[in-house]
Amino acid sequence: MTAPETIQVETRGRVGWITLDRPEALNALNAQIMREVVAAATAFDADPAIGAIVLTGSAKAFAAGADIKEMEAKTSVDWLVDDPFGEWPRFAAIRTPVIAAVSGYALGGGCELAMMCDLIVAADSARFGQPEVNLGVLPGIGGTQRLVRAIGYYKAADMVLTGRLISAEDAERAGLVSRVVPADDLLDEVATIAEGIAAKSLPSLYAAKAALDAALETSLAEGLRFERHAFAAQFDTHDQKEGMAAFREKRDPDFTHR
Ligand code: CO8
Repeated sequence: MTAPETIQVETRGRVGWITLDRPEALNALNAQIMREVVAAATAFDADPAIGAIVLTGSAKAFAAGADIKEMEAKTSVDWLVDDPFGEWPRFAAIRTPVIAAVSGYALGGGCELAMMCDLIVAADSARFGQPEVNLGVLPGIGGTQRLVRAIGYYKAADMVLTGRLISAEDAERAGLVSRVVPADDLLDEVATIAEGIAAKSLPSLYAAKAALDAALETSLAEGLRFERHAFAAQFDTHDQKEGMAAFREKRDPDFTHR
């Protein structure tokens, strides 16, 4: 595999870090960055030595949207036949918990990419928006769907139909952001959260993420059935026996991730 050119990839302990790195375009999401992010995330997801993934950008921009210059000349047939952003659903489908560490702009596809992650931790400087209507288009990789589920119809419609940007604080109040932290502390705070998640038992993390996903995809009855089966399945893992023994023996668990 050739080395990525638009992202930086690093492993720190059990955490895989992916840093968007197109500073000249405020990390605008072109086809290459999509391929490289999806390849890096998929490789981390296939590695049981990784228990959490962090996706981040720069201080100025998580990502300022899909790459407008790359999109401008496309026709509807190009979108339908070539499906140039067709790999993003693979990123949303990975099993490992993903934390978006957002500083600066998370706009359009950047906001949509953050919403494909499980936690969104924002610097107090972050700005979120779906400004596609300013360009004569609309969100195309989940902005009308995940945003409604995240913050409800009326808040989502306010962002999607006006194109206005909202602050990290407003995004947290609306339920789009998990936590807001001082900008200077963002990466340290996210590292601490990611290390904490990655130290848990991997089978329980995979199952918990799948059950959370089911809450967005299915009816309550279906989701509850899924959760009950997923819960029962954990009782065949070493880590369930170890976790409960450790509680009883008043010590830290020694998870094997099996
Ligand atoms: N695409 C391409 N280049 C970009 C983008 C972008 N989204 N955003 C910024 N850039 C470039 C600028 O063109 C500029 O390059 P240059 O110096 O060569 O002119 C450089 O990054 C720096 O940007 P600015 O000079 O504009 O920086 P400012 O600090 O003045 O402004 C803003 C920052 C407010 C973020 C401004 O850059 C901006 O408004 N950017 C566009 C935001 C936007 O509209 N995003 C939505 C894009 S559409 C989208 O995401 C649709 C996704 C769905 C795809 C569906 C597929 C199926």
